[in-house]
Amino acid sequence: MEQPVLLIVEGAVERRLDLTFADLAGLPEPAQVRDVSRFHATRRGDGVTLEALLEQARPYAEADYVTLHASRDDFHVSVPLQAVRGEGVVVFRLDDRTLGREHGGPIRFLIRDPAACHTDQLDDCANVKYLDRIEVTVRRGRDTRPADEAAHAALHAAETRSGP
Ligand SMILES: Nc1nc2c(c(=O)[nH]1)N[C@H]1C(S)=C(S)[C@@H](COP(=O)(O)O)O[C@H]1N2
Ligand SMILES: [Mo]
Repeated sequence: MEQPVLLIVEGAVERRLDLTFADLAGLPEPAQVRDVSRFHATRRGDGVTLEALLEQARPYAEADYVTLHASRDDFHVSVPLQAVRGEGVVVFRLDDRTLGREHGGPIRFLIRDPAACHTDQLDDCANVKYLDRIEVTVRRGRDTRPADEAAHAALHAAETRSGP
């Protein structure tokens, strides 16, 4: 049976990518990031670098933002391309299986060294769960991260209620 497409990379790129589990697992070794708990104690799984995906997709010269979309809960984050390209990891596997929903799967975005929530563009809130589309953009795209502490607390309360 054909594997489902888990992640699309599109927008201001030369080549759109439609990625299955096998595509991600098959990327050459320098792209593979094993065991993200090495740099995020509470998070699990194996991933590939955002850089490796961008190398394949080839952003246009004028592209300057990467917008991360989770359609499952309508959550979106837009961060500067140059800042995120060396920091982003796309987590897709845990124990040789697709990353589970309880870990933000099937695909979860992680920044290697995020700032605390709301202190920087590359903050913990940008670690998008249920990532299904990476859109390369010219200028900043959609961003629904909570803007202040009250909105942040409300979002986490809603997440806890709906569960994984
Ligand atoms: N799809 C999605 N991703 C999300 C969120 C969300 O509500 N939906 N919350 C963000 C916020 S505000 C934070 S602080 C982190 C929390 O990640 P954790 O649950 O692994 O601690 O996930 C981020 N990723
Ligand atoms: Mo957050």
